[in-house]
Amino acid sequence: MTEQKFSSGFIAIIGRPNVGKSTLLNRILGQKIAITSNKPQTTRNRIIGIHNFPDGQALFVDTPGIHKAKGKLNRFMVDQAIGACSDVDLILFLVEADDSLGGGDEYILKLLDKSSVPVFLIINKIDLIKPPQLLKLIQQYSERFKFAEVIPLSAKGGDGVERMVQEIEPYLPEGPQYYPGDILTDQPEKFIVAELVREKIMRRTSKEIPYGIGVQVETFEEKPEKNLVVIQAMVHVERDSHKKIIVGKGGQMIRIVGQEARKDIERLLGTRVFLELFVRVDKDWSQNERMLRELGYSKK
Ligand SMILES: Nc1nc2c(ncn2[C@@H]2O[C@H](COP(=O)(O)OP(=O)(O)O)[C@@H](O)[C@H]2O)c(=O)[nH]1
Ligand SMILES: [Mg+2]
Repeated sequence: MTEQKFSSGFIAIIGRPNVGKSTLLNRILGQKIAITSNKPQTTRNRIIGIHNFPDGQALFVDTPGIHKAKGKLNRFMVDQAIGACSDVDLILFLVEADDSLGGGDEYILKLLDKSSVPVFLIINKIDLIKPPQLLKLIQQYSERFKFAEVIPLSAKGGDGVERMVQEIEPYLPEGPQYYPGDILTDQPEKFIVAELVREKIMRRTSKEIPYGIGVQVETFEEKPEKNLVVIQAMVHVERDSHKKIIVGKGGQMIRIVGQEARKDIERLLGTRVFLELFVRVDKDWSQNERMLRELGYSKK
C-alpha cells in the first residue's frame, strides 16, 4: 500500500488596487477575514487565508494593491505585496474583465518577468462583461506573458471560484500541514476585528477620510460564561474635521459604524459582542513609525 503524501504551498494573490483580491480570498474561504471596499488601498497588510484539501493545504496570501507608492504607509503596503511574491509556489495575478492591459498591469508583469514562480491569470468580475470582450482580453494577456492557466471568474458572485481552487491543488509541492485544519487565517482575531471597524468607516465616509484612519483594539475581553466578548477600539484620525465626520451629528455616524461592525464581528467570533468605539486625533499617525508599528503596519 502506498502512503498518501501531503502537499502544501503558498499562493500570492496580487494585482492593482481594487481588482477584487480580498473579495476572492473571502470567497475561497467562505468567510470574511479580509475587508473590502470600492476604494483603492483598502488592504494594508499581508493576510493569509487557509484552504484545506483532503490531503493538502493551500495558504493564500492576500496583499495590498501594487502601484507606484508615495508616503510611508503606502510604501509599506506595496513592499508587503511585492515581498509576498518572492517565496511562494504559485501567483494569482488578478485583473478586471472590464478593463484592458494598461500601465499598472504592465508594471506588475515586469515584476513577474523576473520571477520563476508559475502564474495564473485570474480575470475577475466577469459578471460585468460579455464573452467576446473576454476573449480579446485573454488574447492580449496571453501574448504578453506565458501564464500557467487563465481562469475567468467572479469573486463576488462566486462563478468559477471553485474550479480555480481545484486547478491550484496540482501546483502544491509536497509539504507539511502548516496550520491545524480548523484555522482560517494567520491573523489574530484582534486584528481582524480592528479591520472590520475600519471597513465600516471606509464604506460610510467619502474619499479623503479612509486613508487617514487607523483602528486599534485596546480591550478584548472574553466572557465565555455569558457567551460575550467585550471590545473597545480606538479610531485614530489625522484631523479634527475627520473626527467630526466620523463621530457624526450627536454621535450618529459612529453609532451606525459600531452596529455594522458588531454584526460582522459576532459572525466572525460566533458569540455576542459588546463593542465600544472611541475616536482620537493623532496628527500624522500614518507617518509615525511607532504608531504604524502599534497598529501592525510595520516590520518589527
Ligand atoms: N462586479 C463585481 N465586483 C467585484 C467582484 N469582485 C470584487 N468586486 C468589487 O470590487 C471592489 C474591490 O474589491 P476588493 O476585494 O476590496 O479589491 P482589492 O483592493 O483588490 O482587495 C469591491 O467593491 C468589490 O465588491 C466581482 O466579481 N464582480
Ligand atoms: Mg484588498
